[in-house]
Amino acid sequence: MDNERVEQEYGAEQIQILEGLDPVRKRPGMYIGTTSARGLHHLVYEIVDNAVDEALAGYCTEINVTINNDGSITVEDNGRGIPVDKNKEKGISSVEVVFTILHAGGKFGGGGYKVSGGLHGVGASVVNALSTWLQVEVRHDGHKYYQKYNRGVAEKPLEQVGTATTTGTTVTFLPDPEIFTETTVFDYDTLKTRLREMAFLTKGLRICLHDRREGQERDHNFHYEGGIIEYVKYLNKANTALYPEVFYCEGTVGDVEVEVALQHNDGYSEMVNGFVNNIITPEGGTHIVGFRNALTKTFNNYAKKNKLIKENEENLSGEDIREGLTAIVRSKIPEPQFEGQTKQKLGNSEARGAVDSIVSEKLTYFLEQNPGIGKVIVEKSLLAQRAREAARKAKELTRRKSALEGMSLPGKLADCSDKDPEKCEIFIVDGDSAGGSAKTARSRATQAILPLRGKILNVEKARLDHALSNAEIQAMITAFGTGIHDDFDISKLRYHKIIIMTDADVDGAHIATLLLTFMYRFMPELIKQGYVYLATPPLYKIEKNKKVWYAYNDDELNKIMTEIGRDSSNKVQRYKGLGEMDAEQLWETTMDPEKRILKRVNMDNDALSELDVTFRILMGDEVDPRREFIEANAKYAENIDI
Ligand code: 1YM
Repeated sequence: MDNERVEQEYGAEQIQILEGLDPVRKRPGMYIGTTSARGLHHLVYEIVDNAVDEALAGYCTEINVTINNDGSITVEDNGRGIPVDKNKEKGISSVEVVFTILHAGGKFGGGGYKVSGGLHGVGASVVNALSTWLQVEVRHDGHKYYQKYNRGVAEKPLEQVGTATTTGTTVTFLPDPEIFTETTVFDYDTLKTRLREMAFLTKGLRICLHDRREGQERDHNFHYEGGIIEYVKYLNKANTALYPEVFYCEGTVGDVEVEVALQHNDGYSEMVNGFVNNIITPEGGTHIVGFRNALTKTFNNYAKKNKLIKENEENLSGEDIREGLTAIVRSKIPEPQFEGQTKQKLGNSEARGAVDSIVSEKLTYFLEQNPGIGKVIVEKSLLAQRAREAARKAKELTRRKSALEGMSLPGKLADCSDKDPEKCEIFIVDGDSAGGSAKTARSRATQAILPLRGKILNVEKARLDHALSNAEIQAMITAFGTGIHDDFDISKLRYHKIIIMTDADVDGAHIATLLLTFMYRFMPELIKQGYVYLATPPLYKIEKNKKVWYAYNDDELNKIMTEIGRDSSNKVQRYKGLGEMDAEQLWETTMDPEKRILKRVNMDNDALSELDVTFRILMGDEVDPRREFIEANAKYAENIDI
């Protein structure tokens, strides 16, 4: 059970006092990483984290997060309420210390440690410093207390404003547009994904999200008694599970707590999500290394012992065993060290041994108890091993062929003449006829065209060797130049913009999704580093008195029609596909860098698993989740970030 009661009591004295808020407004990036949309959403997580800590301490059961109509955010919990007593050293209330002094909070001293902690774990004072205004209400001991701050400065001391029959804390804040210059608009789906994740990671806690912006009203409720077991089931929902149970184990070695849940599905991709103190670690780290070691060792031992592979036969590789695996690996560590470029990789070596020993022991026992499950997993791994061998041969063949033929580019690629990747872009175009117009329309120096024929292979449902022998996939791999998987090398990328150009209809969207699935599974860095774009062809052409307008959606069409007046001299043409446009129109509306609209495909690192789930839903076996997804998102389709 997560909600252990933490025994220490914090009063004002335990709070360590560090420094004022000026540095936060001067260098916000130092405290929240970035002032982009990502940083904006981190403000919410910082406040929610404090409420989650209160739940982990055993005092809070429900958290409500509301996007208000004025764009502000309210976070409310039913915990004890932030302490209101006076801090002796500072002469102000503990509430004011929490909100106005950097690094304040009992969690930073000795004793209990901050388990939830956002990426930077810097807390409420940072949120306050970066908000135009922030209000806090505390309900405690029958009283209601209130304080308001402007850009981090208290208007007046904390005051009693009435009585209260419940306990808890409510914080409302409006992010400061002077700081968040890119956007101050909260994205519902981004918050939804992270809050769902928080609920999975804190079993028993109910987290509710509400959107109260006009015309966008909606609500979601997250509450999971099963914790990460339910999380694994959720992640696997679009696929067929290989066995009904989810393997689960937990344990503690020294001061490292470990909790693991896993289940295989009949697909081919691996989704192992690591968390440290509730923070996702997209780049893995020691806990994941320990998990993989344990898995490889345990399954090979099991397979040998049960004569599923012979003593003299090759061991199963980790990759083989992890084909189709969905897992959550979480560890709790008093002082996590983050490494790597984005500080999202766990560095503590003690986590490796802890996860390894706990998983090895419990999984060995589980397999002995469930020989049927052990056998299915080993059999699937053996198939994966054979496919990997076939893929290796296919790759080797391609390598030898290209060595003989001198790295020939695909025949149907109309390459650009400039060789500087930064200036170059490649359009992946569906169909030969659209490809023809695109070839005529393009700017030869910097724009390359790769026409694809028909539907491309769904890599979500194909083994590697099969995918690699597909002509369209081969063409893209050679055209991009980077190689795939472990051979991937971003410095070899031949175009810094990869633009998917498909019809503006359901089939077009499907093809775009297939292409993105391929890129996501084979060369995810292309998406992560922002090299992939979607072109936006117009839906309508409007003509009047020899003048031409293009509309990219129905709203725009209406606007234009209202502007030019609705009468019989208007000619409105609805484009059914790119093929209906001549080269000039295609250039003007969709390809000309001066005029076109390109959508960059985003991959929010804070919500990695959500992207994975989306692809699985869109491309996987189960029809129901796909229908649900499309229905649920139809209304907001414009906003879907892939
Ligand atoms: C909507 C945000 O911040 N809830 C919250 C925060 C605290 C407590 C309870 C709390 C903690 C402790 C004792 C303790 C915090 N208190 C502090 C500090 N919700 C939200 N709910 N009593 C109440 O940690 O021992 C920091 S956060 F430092 F003042 F104790």
